Amino acid sequence: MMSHYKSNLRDIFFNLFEVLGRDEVLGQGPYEDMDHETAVAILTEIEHLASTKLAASYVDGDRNPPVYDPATKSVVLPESFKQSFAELMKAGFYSLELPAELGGQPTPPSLQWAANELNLGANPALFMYSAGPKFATVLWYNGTERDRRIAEIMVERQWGATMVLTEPEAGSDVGAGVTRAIPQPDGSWHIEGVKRFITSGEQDMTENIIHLVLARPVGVEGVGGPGTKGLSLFIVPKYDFDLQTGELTGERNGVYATNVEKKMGIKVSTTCELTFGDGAPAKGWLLGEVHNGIAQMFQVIEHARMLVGTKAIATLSTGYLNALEYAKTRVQGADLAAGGDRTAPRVTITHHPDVRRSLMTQKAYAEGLRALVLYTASVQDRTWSARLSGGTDEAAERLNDLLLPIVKGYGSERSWVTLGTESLQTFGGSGFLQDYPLEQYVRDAKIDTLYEGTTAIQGQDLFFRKIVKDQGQALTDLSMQIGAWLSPQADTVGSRASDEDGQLKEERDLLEQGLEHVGEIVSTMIDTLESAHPKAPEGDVRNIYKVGLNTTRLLMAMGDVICAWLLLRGAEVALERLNGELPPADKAFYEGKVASARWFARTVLPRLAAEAQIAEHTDLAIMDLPEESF
Ligand code: ST9
Ligand code: FAD
Repeated sequence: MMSHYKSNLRDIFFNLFEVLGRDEVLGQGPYEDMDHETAVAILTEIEHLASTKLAASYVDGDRNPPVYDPATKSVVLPESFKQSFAELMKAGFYSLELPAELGGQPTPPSLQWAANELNLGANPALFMYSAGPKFATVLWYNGTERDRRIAEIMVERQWGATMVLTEPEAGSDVGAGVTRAIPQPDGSWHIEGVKRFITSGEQDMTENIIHLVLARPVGVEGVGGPGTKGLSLFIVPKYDFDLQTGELTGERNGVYATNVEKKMGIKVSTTCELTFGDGAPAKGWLLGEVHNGIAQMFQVIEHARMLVGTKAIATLSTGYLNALEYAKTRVQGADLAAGGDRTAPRVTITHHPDVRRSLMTQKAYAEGLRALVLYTASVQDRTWSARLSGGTDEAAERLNDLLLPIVKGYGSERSWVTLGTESLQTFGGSGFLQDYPLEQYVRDAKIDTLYEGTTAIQGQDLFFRKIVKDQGQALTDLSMQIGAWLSPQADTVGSRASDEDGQLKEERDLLEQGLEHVGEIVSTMIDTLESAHPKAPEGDVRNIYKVGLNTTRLLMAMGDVICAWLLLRGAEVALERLNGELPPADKAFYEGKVASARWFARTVLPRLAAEAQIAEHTDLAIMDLPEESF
């Protein structure tokens, strides 16, 4: 059977080894056993598994989604999907994401995310069901002896796991959650409340599920106050188990899936209403025996935001490659240059300028976004290396924090829009049919702009937390990296390596201007924010709305500039390679890299001037408008 999944391992290798220089970390220090050859072999093996056994159940999982039985409050997943799951867990590649103490194989994050792209592109829901061992690391890093033992058991027995924040009245506003945690004499807690939209909340593929639940402790002095800071994180198993051996005791804990949602996409991923403590108590333990729930949960969220961004771009990449294959064979119409000659031969649609525009737009975004993910992962290489040697790399932590909302927010928006308006469109009416994977891709990728914090939340996180609260440190660092690459004299990391003959001169100028426009947007927003301070001369607190009207704009503009920069860095490397003798396939690949970077710079960056102007002229008109006039 033909696989729906078309990977781009060549471009992944290009980013990892030719642009981002990941050989700097492989095969040394903590990654001694993970050298270049091993990394290539592992990615090749994962790519094979992903495009065959994992991709095999992608369509069936959509057409025959899990069946929920309200009588037993359980679900049955399709057999084909279970087989893929068994293959994924048997392959054991999750060990790449685990610390050595949990049986992991130390692997730099850049390699982990390259691998994750392949899995997420082939069968995203499958990969999310398999995250139990990775979830165990949160217990390992934050836990008591007891929690660490649970973490070991979760890995040994390959249990499932969930992150449980959302409630009917607490979505973006997690701090509005009312689920309660009541302390018990034996040191455990009973959870009471209803959570909704919980991914993988019920399934019949693993022996047990560990739910990581945010709830508000009651009756304990000094904790459980309002908002997110009053939430604590509890470890709540589906089935009770022996804390030493991990054996199930046979007792069902009082947490049940009381509904499974019917939805637009990722249908095989169960999205559950979970009811805690309605009847039998839902027993849990306080993670680390400290009340620090939101900060602990954000360790999970940060990882999951990177994962969702990577899922989105992985889908765009396979969407583009499917569209490209179709376009190469679909014959329709005559060449535009045939000048209306009715007898002119019909050509494949790749001959039409508008189809070329569309294909190159898809290629440029798919490759730009991949570069964004892997660049961010390479920043995580720095944070991991520092931590593994007992220190911290504060600059890298800040930069990673700055990049995460861009990977998640910008990555998912650009991917979803491009999949729908370009990749599916390339197929004409056929794109609308279930004969091709595009209609499922579009449905499955929409969720990426929604969960793990909507795009609005990512934009606010970027501006208020990652720029203002950070006092612009990470933003300055990033701007300096881009500036260093733009400056011909620079010789710092990431600086331009060649281009002496100025083949990318126009694109560099465009990048420089784009960077300036982003700077203008940020300055406008900072000035406006200051003018909203009650103590500012003529300060008007309502000016904060003008900031809020531009946070998503800034998110998207920054994403455009960073992707352009990374694509141009790639183009520079490609141009260098093109100076030498190359086999035809490599020549075509590198020429494609130069072309997509140029296309992105020339068609995307000029729009930033307009964005800066729009930001500057923002007023309060739509905030003043009565709701009735909308
Ligand atoms: C969901 C799941 O949607 C979707 C798919 C799941 C798939 C699962 C896949 C598997 C994942 C595997 C994971 C493995 C784990 C690996 C871990 C490795 C170790 N960064 O601004 P404040 C914290 S789930 C870090 O006042 P508000 C911070 O502690 C549902 N921390 O917020 C802060 O205190 P401080 C997803 C952050 O106004 C505190 O929060 N739902 C960040 O009280 C309070 O901050 C959402 O994402 C950050 N960026 O609350 C909700 N931000 O300032 C979206 C905050 O002292 N809503 N903290 O440091 C939001 O994010 C809101 O902005 C809000 C607002 C809730 C934070
Ligand atoms: P709302 O918060 O009501 O938002 C509605 C609209 O208002 C959005 O456009 C939003 O951007 C906007 N908005 C809201 N507040 C603001 C604001 N302050 N400023 C500007 N705009 C704002 N949750 C979990 O805990 N665990 C899971 O595993 C999980 N999996 C999910 C799986 C699926 C399929 C779905 C659909 C959701 C899942 N969620 C999960 C929940 C998900 O994280 C939330 O749906 C999401 O955070 C948004 O919350 P909401 O749906 O309540 O929307």
